[in-house]
Amino acid sequence: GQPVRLSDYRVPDYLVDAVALDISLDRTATRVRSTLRLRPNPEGVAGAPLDLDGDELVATALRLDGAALDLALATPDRLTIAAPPAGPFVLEVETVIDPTANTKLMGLYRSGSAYCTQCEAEGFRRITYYLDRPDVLSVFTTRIEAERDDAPVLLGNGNPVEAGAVEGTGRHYAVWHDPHPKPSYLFAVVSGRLDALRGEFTTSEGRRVALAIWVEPGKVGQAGYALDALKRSMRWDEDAFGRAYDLDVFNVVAVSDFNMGAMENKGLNVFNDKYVLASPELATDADYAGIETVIAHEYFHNWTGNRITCRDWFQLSLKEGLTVFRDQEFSADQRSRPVKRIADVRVLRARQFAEDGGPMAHSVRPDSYSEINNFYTATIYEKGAEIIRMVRTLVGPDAFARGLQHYFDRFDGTAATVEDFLGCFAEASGRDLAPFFRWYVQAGTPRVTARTHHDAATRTLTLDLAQDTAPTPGQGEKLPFVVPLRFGLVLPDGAEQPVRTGEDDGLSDAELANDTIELATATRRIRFEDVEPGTIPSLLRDFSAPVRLVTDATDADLLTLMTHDTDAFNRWDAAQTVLSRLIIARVRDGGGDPEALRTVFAAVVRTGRHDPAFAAQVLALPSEGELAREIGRDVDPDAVHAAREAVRGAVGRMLAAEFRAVIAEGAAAGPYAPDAAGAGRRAFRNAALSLLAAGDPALGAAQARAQFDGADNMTDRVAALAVLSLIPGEAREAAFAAFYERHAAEPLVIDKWFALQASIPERSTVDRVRRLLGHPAFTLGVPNRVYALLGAFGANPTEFNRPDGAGYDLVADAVVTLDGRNPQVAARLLGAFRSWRLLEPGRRALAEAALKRIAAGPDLSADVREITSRSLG
Ligand code: B3K
Ligand code: ZN
Repeated sequence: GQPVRLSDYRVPDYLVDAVALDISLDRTATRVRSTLRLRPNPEGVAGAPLDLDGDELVATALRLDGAALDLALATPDRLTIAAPPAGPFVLEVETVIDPTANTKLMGLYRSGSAYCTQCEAEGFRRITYYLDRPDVLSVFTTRIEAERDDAPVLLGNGNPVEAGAVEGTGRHYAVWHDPHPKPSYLFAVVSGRLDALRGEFTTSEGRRVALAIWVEPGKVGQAGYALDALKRSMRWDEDAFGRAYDLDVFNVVAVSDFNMGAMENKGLNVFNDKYVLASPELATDADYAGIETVIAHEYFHNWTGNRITCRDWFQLSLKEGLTVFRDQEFSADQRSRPVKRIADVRVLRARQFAEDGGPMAHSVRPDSYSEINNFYTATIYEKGAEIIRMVRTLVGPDAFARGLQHYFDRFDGTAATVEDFLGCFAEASGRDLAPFFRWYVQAGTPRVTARTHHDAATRTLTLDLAQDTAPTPGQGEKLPFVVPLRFGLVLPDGAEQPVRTGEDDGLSDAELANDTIELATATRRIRFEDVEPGTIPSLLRDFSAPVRLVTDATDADLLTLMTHDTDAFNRWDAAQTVLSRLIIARVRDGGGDPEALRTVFAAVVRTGRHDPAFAAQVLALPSEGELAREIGRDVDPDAVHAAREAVRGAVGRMLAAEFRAVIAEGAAAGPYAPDAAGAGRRAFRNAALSLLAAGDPALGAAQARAQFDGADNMTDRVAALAVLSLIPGEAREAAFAAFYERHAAEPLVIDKWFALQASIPERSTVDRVRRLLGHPAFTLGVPNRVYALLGAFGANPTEFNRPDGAGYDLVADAVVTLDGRNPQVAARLLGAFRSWRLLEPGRRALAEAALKRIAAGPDLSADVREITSRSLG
């Protein structure tokens, strides 16, 4: 349809004081009776028509203040009442919907043996006609009725108030009341045959909350970690942010058919089961970490999203950026803070920088969209979180805490904007944040360049900083951003050089106190005084701003930082930069010899003994995607892959003895526990195994097979399989077959099996994937399965980008087929094309042709149409 624009925002003309829903569940004909208490909004247009949203709805009864209305007022996507009463009135609407036929997984649908709902962003209108926009808040009471045998469990939002049998039938009902006014996107019901793992939590305010994690029958044994993560999240939100839970129950439901990760419905979070179910035999350390993060994220939404929601969908980052920031802080507190930061920045660079550098670039607060579901992006989420982290850096932790408290006090119970949010920090800090606001409205990743000049005679170090941001679609000119650069000066022996600047070109007292340079103009010169010769600036510590930093640091400088910097993030980043330079040199002219890194890498392996998680992050080389972006144009993914593998192989041979020792020691580690320390040890050992195998495939295969056979946990087993998957031959196929046989009954594990095969960097992979599309375990109906096979293939740098275009065609065919069934999933697969303009001309032409072929198809969904047209635009 037509794009929606922020500048067109108007307050609603009607308000809903209360909603009473009566939902009578049936697999193909669910009847929904909705009673809305409406009144004109005094701030809206008097006498305006009442326009309720619908989507594929069929109305079977309509009444206004008790009098029947003509059903012709309702079309599938709209219910219009031209001249409603001037005062409060009651509208009753009955619709009949078919949850079994709902393949879009928006609105009410079936998953496994359950009924469930997904309403964000615009799914409620697929259940009943409504003012389906986030700034219409109402109090919901929901009666759910179902066949007792079919659906013994009946869950709704809020607190349970009543339940019982429907006399003379096999049906029963439950009534739920949610006292907290909420927008319709937070509505949910779940019913079916489900088992619960129960727990309890007493809030700091003394409220006893009944907790339950609902799973398919037989899976309660896999819900323990999620329940534990939930309790830790509830406690942490009280300790860190003073936020206590506000209902008597908190339910989490795991379903196996879900478009995204999870959903924060009030008091009734619905999850993709991938973010709930775990046991050591079935889930990896990364899966456990993902569960902890997503459980926390959805729980934290109770305050940032639910109690305070968004005025309109342009403000999506108000809840998502802030909630990501909160879940990142939580995980940092639960695990290693520096390692968490490194992992988060890896994700940001891989996904958000790619988005910002491609055709889908958009600002954190976009000003228009066609399909809002396309805007649940790394930019809204991860860059949004970085903006909040920068606010904290700029105003300092105390003003940040006051500003946030202010936000909770002032906007509780309302639908707010990004301006409302930032205003709280301006007030708390006394700082003008207007220039900073550009981070919300300008898209693109700023590039910050730093040039240094030492003057031995005057013992000064001059630092010349400059920033520029390339144009993005629809935004040709960029104004300078306010870039907080945390920094320090590192002496050649690793000691920290005290910072002194003079009158001219100096730093402000606040900057000095915060160890932060605020770069707010296109260029800035800073002169440091009393500087020892050879001092190296360590800039952007802890990745204090989402920018691409280009420095004139030599490899020797970087190796010094890598060894000595007090900032762990920059120690890691220095290593990444050295490695990236080395690999790119190889891509360009076959040069780049890792021998120069022998000493420092041997040292990294030694530090792995006491900080294995950090060492593992260093040993994971920059990804092929990152290298491609660094190269910037005319990229040949085969050349990037070959160069990266050559460097991995050289590192593997150079440190073979060290890696073998690491592997041997790790084998003696005790029983599996999914904690950060154990995860770090496994990550280190598996990084060593991967590099060893890159250097000596025969030895690597033998070691990997031994680990594959002997592992007592999924982390080590799947890591071994990943190593084997890179070594062509019978051993690999045998391992895949054994893995399938062992785990055929566990869908989440079979997803790993599909994904690993789709990731093999060999020309035969396209055929393998086409074959797997016909595998009995494959279905286009389950999003996780689609993401496992086709999503992983789309992320396979060499095979998706095959020089003959067969990879593009495979994904394009899948997008076209899926679009008719589930447009959100189809649109997400299209993300594979996000960096097509970086490619060399041959591949670029083929990718463009594939996109055009999709775009030319009949009956495209709004989701896919928007992405193809932006990608081609
Ligand atoms: N708010 C949901 C995402 C809904 C996506 C709708 N297409 C999950 C989350 O961010 O917590
Ligand atoms: Zn969220």
